[in-house]
Amino acid sequence: MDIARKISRRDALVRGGAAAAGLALLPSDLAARLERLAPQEAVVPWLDVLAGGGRSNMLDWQALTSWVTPTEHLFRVSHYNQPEIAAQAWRLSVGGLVGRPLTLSLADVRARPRRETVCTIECGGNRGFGTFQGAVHNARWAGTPLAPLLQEAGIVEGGIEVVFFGADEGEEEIRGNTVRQNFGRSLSVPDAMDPSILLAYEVNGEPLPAAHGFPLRLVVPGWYGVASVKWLERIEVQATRFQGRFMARDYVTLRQEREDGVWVESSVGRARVNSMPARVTRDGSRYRVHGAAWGTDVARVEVRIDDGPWQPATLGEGQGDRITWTFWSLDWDRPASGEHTITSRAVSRTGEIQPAPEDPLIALKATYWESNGQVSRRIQIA
Ligand SMILES: Nc1nc2c(c(=O)[nH]1)N[C@H]1C(S)=C(S)[C@@H](COP(=O)(O)O)O[C@H]1N2
Ligand SMILES: [Mo]
Repeated sequence: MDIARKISRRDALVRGGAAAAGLALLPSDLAARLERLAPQEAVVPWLDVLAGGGRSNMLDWQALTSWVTPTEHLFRVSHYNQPEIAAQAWRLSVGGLVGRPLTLSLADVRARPRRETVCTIECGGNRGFGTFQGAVHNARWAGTPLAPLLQEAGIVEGGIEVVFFGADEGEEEIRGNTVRQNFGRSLSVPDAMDPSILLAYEVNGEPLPAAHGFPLRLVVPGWYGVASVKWLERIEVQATRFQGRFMARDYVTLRQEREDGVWVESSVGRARVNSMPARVTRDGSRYRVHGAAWGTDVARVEVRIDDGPWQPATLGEGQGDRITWTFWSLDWDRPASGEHTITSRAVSRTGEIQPAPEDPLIALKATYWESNGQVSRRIQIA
């Protein structure tokens, strides 16, 4: 990945020089590569318009060029209010079934070992309904790992669940009782000890914006976004499974395994394998399909044009990184003029294939969460 970045930087430098020297002087393979990056390369618009595309706080697939999502294009999901927190007054408490309860200021958190992580986070509701189509981002987070903090607090015998509460709160109606609750999500103790989980105070090199959880949020790579609790204030270790709204009543997938089968309910948790054809570019008669794949450790991506065979895409930036998206592309030489359909599917390293829309995983799903079915997009070739 770093190598790829270095090469593209070098290409950019060479390109600057090449413009002055004249492209004809370059070796042919390099010239061909530069041609692909040339300014005459144009985006061919999709025929089907994705609702929500182009909204400032959603990913606009057709404009996707940056592997790290710029902060202004990070989607936002908040179920309650957006708390405005004064950094000085804010504290994080770690309590419940721990030997040494802790209270940390923001300065205390920042004084702990710093780590940066680029990871892809997708809302579990992404693509679940019409206007909600770009709820995925790949940002660079900075913070301190969660696991050592839990180790310092010392989870005691009987503690099985780590619950993370945000400062935002709402009214919930539970069996005739109206109660005020903070946003809460939990992880089992083994899941919470995953060394990749961060308590993040920065995104893309800046302090967290208020909408994204200032001053501190959880970042749980490899899980749907709902696990990454914003405006984090309280971590509580408890002896029972946490059954709050966003764990057990909402963000619950309801589906059947087969027609007339039993109904299965499961909490939205680990991310599922996913991909998306983002855009098609054209350079003369040469077309290229570009996209992204994410959700699991992506081993390969295949693309199907119309009813043709699945063709292997070339993996690019992010390839081999378990927690980030992988950019991919497919050369599409001299397509026939007329309308075409482009479908992509990602395959995980463990062999999990992104399901087709008619796969029972998608077709027999009653709720809109975890809509990771293959996407087909339509395009007109002149
Ligand atoms: N405290 C709190 N944390 C939260 C939420 C929330 O409503 N309150 N929404 C969750 C959901 S459903 C998602 S998809 C992600 C979105 O993170 P973002 O808004 O920074 O993109 O935050 C999660 N963390
Ligand atoms: Mo979400």
